[in-house]
Amino acid sequence: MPKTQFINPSEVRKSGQIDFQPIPVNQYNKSIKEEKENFSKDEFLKIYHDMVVIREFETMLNLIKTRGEYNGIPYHHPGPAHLSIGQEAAAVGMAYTLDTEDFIFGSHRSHGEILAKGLSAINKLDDESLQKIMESHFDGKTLAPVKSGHKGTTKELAIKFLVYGTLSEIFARETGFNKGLGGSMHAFFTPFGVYPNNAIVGGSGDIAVGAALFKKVNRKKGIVVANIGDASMACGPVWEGLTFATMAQYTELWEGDMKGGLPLIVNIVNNQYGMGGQTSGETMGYDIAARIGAGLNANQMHSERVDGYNPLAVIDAYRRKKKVIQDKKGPVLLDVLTYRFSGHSPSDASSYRTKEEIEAWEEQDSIIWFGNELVKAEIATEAELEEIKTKTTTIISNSMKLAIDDEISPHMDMDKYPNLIGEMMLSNRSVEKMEDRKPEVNLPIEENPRVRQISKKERFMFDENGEPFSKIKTYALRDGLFEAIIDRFYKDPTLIAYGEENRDWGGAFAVYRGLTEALPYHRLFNAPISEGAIVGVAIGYAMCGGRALPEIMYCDFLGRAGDEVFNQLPKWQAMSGNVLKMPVVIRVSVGSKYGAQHSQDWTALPAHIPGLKVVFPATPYDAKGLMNAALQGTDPVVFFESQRIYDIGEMFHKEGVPEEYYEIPIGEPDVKTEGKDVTILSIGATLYRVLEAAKILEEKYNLSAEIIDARSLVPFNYEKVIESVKKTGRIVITGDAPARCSFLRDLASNITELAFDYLDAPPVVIGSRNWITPAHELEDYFFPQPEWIVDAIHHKILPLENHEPKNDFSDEEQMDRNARGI
Ligand SMILES: Cc1ncc(C[n+]2csc(CCOP(=O)(O)OP(=O)(O)O)c2C)c(N)n1
Ligand SMILES: [Mg+2]
Repeated sequence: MPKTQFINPSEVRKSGQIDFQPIPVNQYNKSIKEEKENFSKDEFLKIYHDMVVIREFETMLNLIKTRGEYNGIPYHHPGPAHLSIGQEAAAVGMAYTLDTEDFIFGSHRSHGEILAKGLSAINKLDDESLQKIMESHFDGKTLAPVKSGHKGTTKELAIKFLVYGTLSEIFARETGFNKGLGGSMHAFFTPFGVYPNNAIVGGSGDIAVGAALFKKVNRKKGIVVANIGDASMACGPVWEGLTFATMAQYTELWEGDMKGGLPLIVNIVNNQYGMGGQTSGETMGYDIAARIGAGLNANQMHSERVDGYNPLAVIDAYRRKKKVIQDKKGPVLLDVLTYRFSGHSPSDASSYRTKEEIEAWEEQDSIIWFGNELVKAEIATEAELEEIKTKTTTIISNSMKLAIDDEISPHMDMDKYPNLIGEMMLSNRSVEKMEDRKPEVNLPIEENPRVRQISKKERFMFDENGEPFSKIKTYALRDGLFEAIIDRFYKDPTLIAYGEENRDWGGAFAVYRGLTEALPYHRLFNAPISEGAIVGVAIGYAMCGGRALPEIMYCDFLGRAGDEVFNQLPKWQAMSGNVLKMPVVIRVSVGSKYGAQHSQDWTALPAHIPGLKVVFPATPYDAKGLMNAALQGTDPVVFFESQRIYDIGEMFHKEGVPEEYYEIPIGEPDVKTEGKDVTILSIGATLYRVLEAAKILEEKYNLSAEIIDARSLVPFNYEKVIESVKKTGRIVITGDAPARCSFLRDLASNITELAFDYLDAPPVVIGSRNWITPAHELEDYFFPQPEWIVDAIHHKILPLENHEPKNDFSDEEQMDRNARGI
């Protein structure tokens, strides 16, 4: 809590009550006739047109999935197609008022939203901009098939481009909007303001908040719409996203023009079902989803239910709510009521609902109703509506023909380029700043109290007699992290850092002491206890072009951000066809002393997931150099730090930790001390226990150990390790993660394969036990100890003369532990 806000007991203990405002439900009641003064004929017809395009597009997919053909053209599409037939008015109403620089995010069922927003953007962009967008996307590869033979206007061409780009993406063609790597559930096209759609239910719930934050912090035009299903309101990331989006600090603490709410509309596409579960009456208790807004902040998120069967009701709501956002009073929650005639997926037998119910909604079909109303109000003739339908069918048919043609729309050529997708996983760029403008800071860096304090510290931990300086005088690992981070804040204007206790507390482990003085609120702030949203927001922020440095206070809390770390952060660079970059560095602190749920080394988890870089420095020199590299990059980095060694000084790099900027390339292990008899490869803070083991080996057994610090897990260059093994013929691999399925095991298996001929014995892995982490008093029985390393060498590699091991590293013990699963 910031000191500026005094919590007065006499105030907060007073009795009273909370009064809620009424939440409007379907209050729009204008007839089409009445709306004639607000919409031109063209505008009415455009609304009708856009709904028809979505209907025909989805009908085409439905027929392909259920009958294997559309308009006599056969095709087999093995992938997903979650259709939104019935929901067109909700999508078109949502998109109609949005400008190109307004962004939408969506779900697995977002074809309709892609088309609606794309059509809205096409309508608003001038021809020149449209040409540029179409020609520059993948060097015109998506445009070429529709451009050939096109006669008509640029806008007409752009509609074909939109339909074809989306469809080719769904059919996994290289000409698709995302090179076919996103597919039906993830397709998007950013130049039209269509941002990623998400196959994980509720996945957009926090990512979209990050996009809104990007717009606010970087003063970008436009708002962000998070289209999410009614059932997704049960998901943690959605709730966490709402919590993050409604934090009071935006209006209470953020300064100057930053004061005010996020430009976000949470748009619940309420089709009243989550697969077969009825959200109202069965799987949720909200009854009317708009009620949710009431619990989130005092203005109830300006929540409303809107009749999503009437496009004009949705447009009316968006006009009013955009104004709320312009007045900096967002975010807004809309409950847009709709219904899908189509099944959850085309194979859905609708066993969970009656035929009568579907028919009742079909009877009120918004497209038919809207068309009839246009005719009744003498806005359009039947013939005009018919013409729209015919033209649309032609466009959809032609797009389909093009998209299924293997010559015109090939899949990626994996025969010719077998590593193509692999190469798209990471962008490996070196970018100092994501935008070129002056970073907002509170004071010149040299006036920062922490910077001044650090300048007096000893950057190498020993004096000329080899004696260590006092702790207070020693430049520590946390200082290395701080230097890299503050330096980047003064270089990259988009950089933001946040997490739990990041601001006034100075970071849970004092890495950020001094940053509060340096930065305004909007660049460094406290997040709610929402680890999912902490990561998810960073993803959305990075997707829009910013760089983010979120923090997870303890490694053990990574599980809370599981979907974001495993499914979102690593995947979007490749799933976007490399349209997006992901410059996100997640600082993750690995604990000790705090028992089973605060002391786990989970480095193996992100290392297992393709698309993440993973580092774990153990020295101040490496911490600064690796943090610099991570923050200079454009890839997601999970940056592990150990709480055991935040205050350790630099004992390897004799020149001390440089004051100036330098990078340590991610992926390069480092030989910390040379030796000839045994290699010990260490990950993270075990390095210092390895040093002790090396001392015992040297002093008692006259063996010299070569100590290698892995520094990074992904990527990992084996060269130095193999070189070392060639010399020593023996290797021990150690780290604090539970040994089973750890990265230590992965290293051992690769080293066995790569250096088999040079090894006297198989690599020995010494991780922690496969138990709960016990209390600090018992930790030495759990985490690798120097004696374990000596004992293991004795048992498994090289019997040591007169050595009496205390720990059992025999094969029998190993067999037994595995057999018992411990
Ligand atoms: C995390 C997660 N859980 C379950 C699923 C499987 N699933 C896909 S769609 C869906 C229902 C989603 O309902 P809603 O959010 O209302 O969207 P709708 O399908 O109605 O558009 C489920 C359970 C999933 N994709 N992701
Ligand atoms: Mg639903």
